[in-house]
Amino acid sequence: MSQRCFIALGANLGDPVATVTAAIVALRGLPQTEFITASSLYRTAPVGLRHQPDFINAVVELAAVSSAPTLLEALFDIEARFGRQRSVKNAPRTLDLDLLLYGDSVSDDPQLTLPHPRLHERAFVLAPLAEIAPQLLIPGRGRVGDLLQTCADQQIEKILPQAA
Ligand code: PH2
Ligand code: MG
Ligand code: MG
Repeated sequence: MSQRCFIALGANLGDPVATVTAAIVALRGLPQTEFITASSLYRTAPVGLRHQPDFINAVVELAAVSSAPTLLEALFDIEARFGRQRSVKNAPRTLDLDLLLYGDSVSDDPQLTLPHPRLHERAFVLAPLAEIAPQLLIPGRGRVGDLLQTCADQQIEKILPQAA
């Protein structure tokens, strides 16, 4: 049986539009997964560390047969291929791929917390997620559209229509 999974993409170094677009292509090719859809691309103000370039963000939906840890490893591999270097938390990055949801799994494992622990408070995740799955229920948090309304103060702008 496959699990409905959502992956957040974010980039703010190099050519982030090109990177996020290419990363969506890479996600299409992941083994043991079926690509379902991708959101539009959004330009978003940085959350957390403020003095860094704006981000390009998007969300992709997959149906995954692979386990959550296997899927996470595959996401780390794609990040590395795009030149991701890990420094301080929330630092600028060429590509960040976060597993937001793996079916309705709930886990407090620090290596893989599900749902993603900050997804419910980030417009840069909730807006693209609401675009492709408006009725989605985030376990323990509520409906994606309702959550988005609680972060109306965060700056986001849709810049490109659906890439896939
Ligand atoms: N990612 C972060 C921290 N802050 N801000 C925006 N706008 N977009 C991101 O993808 C992002 C962020 C940590 O992963
Ligand atoms: Mg992240
Ligand atoms: Mg990450």
